Amino acid sequence: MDNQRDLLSLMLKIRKAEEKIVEVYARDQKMRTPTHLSIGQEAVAAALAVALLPGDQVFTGHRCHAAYLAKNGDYEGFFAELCGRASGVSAGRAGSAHLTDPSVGIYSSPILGATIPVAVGAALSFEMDQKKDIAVAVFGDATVEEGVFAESVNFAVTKKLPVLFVCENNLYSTHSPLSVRQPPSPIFERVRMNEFPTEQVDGNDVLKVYEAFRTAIKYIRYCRMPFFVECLTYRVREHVGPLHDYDRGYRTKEEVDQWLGKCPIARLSKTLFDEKIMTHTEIDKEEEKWAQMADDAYTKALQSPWPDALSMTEHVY
Ligand SMILES: Cc1ncc(C[n+]2csc(CCOP(=O)(O)OP(=O)(O)O)c2C)c(N)n1
Ligand SMILES: [Mg+2]
Repeated sequence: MDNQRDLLSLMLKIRKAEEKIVEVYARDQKMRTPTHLSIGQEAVAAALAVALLPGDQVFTGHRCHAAYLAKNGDYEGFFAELCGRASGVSAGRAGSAHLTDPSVGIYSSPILGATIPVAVGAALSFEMDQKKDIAVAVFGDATVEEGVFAESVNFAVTKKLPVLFVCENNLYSTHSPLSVRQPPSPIFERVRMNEFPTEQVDGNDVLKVYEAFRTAIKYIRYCRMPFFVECLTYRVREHVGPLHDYDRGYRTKEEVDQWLGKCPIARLSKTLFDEKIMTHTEIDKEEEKWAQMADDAYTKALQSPWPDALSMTEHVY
């Protein structure tokens, strides 16, 4: 597959940006915004971005860095936004959890489930305008517990709308495990009761996620029906913030270590090396490229002007 290098590059783009946040967040105190990191979950956003076409639109939630960066979001707008600067992607108003850039088709809001009906509405507009674009709603395992998820799925199926529902099941809602919140059957099986195609995939195997999205997107684009993909993955860092949280008592270090062993970047790197598609030197170079770009974008953000005080009420709804 030609896209393997792109998938690795996008996962590294996300990982290096978030490692920069880990490095500077507490030390510099320049990012005055809560940050929900996707370290360990990069495969979902990277696979989605490679499988979509530029006109497709993605609507996501609080854990939005990965989707934004993968869907062509730029580092400078990202770091400037996290530092509250005027050149941020949302003019310094949004911070980490509302990354929105219509020019690349990404919209985020941290109110759980809030963007799901907006995705469905966008899909309805594509139908009414007879466009071939599709809408994607990305959300976590806890967000399927919100009433608006059920309403949105029901509407999308009934009206035959081109929506890809992507559930990033990382097994937790902040500190509550899935097992105390939902029945034991898999999410994708319960959602299938709405009479549309649903599937579950290993969310840390980027090639499998990419294949699942490719199939789903082909179906959605040409059959004009929704599709649901549950990606099984894991959040390696704390729910919000840059640290590890083994000491909070809700999960063990052993559990985190087990998932670190399934790192999607390490897995794809090994495949690319084993199949002689990339050498270790090439992989290291790609990693260094993004690390350097993250350094530069953060430095530039700190030198960028704050929003003008007189513009305080602009861009705010
Ligand atoms: C309507 C609403 N209720 C509660 C919250 C507080 N909250 C923020 S993130 C979160 C957990 C979300 O879990 P999940 O959907 O699985 O996403 P994850 O954080 O695991 O990626 C909660 C309860 C919120 N933002 N919005
Ligand atoms: Mg979750």
